[in-house]
Amino acid sequence: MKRKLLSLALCSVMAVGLLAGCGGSSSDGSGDQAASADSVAEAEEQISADADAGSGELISVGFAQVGHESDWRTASTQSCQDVFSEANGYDLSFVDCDNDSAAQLEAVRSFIQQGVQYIIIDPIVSTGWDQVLGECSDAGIPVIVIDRTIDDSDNYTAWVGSDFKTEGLAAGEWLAAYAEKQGISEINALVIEGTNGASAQIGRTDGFKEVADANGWTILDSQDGDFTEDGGQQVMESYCKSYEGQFNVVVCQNDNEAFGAMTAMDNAGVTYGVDGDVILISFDACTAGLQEVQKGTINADFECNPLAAPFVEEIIQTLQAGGEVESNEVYVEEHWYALPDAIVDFSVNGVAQEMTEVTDEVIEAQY
Ligand code: GZL
Repeated sequence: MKRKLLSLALCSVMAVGLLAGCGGSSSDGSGDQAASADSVAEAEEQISADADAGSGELISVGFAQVGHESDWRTASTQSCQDVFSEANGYDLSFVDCDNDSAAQLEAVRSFIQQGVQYIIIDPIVSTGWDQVLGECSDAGIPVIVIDRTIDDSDNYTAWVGSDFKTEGLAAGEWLAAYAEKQGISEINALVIEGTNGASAQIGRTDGFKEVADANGWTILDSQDGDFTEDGGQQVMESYCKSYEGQFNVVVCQNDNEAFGAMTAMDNAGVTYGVDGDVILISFDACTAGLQEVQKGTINADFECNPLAAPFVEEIIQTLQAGGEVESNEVYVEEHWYALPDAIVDFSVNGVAQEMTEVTDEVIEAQY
């Protein structure tokens, strides 16, 4: 926006200068050309001063979003569009990268070309970022990463998101406590992972596996369901054929995969949930996921909070005011949800965990 304004102003000043030059007084017109050059410089200074002084100019923000694969993603996108609205003083350029990493890098480069003032990235996968973050840095554009992490560069201003490994550990430690309460001594689990290479997939997988290994559980299989309902259903259909009668736990790395897995288990005659043969664990705790917990089909849901935008806005406002960003890592608050019978005591890394009972009010307030 700033660059657009500047070029518009410069064009108009140049046009005026040229017109004056045509009918000007001096013989060689140098006076007018000098005048227009001065006017251009003045315009440049004025526009720049106005924009920097926040004279009501919109702050331009480019947001390269993962895609539209899940309820969680929809909430994340909505949060950003609500916060970075024109009414709030922002000019948001939003690109849905449709789970395509190449398209996401292209989107970031297009923001650089546009000359936006800030770039927000939710990285589809955690690697392949060093080069383009260097280009953002060379262009003097602060980058704020949200949700998933970038693991091959720290060349950005800040990150706002969740601790995915803690989410995985929490699911595992909850299962250990719940299985003990239920008198279940043997765990044979099937895992439906999120998009391969996403830090959410990596963290949740590692965290749950760490607890499984510590408890001597068997993870029969762990395949990529791409964080989608179709993906969850396809993987679960395959599991129901390959592992018929062998499993008593299914871990889905987001609610949409769990919805698909439920369809597949229904079709295969496998019972799940609080009254079923299979314990079903999910992540995200979106509204629809909590409704399934309330129905007793999902035994426990481990939240991943999608509402990062307000924290990002705080960072942008700090930078706009010439301030320093206090912390380059901001963790959003998250809760672990279940019905009363599945609320058990457990700890993660020695820290006692609190669980939240799913009620109508909790569901009403969810994202
Ligand atoms: C996790 C986020 C994941 C969600 C999925 O922070 O990146 O991506 O768990 C979403 O629902 O697709």
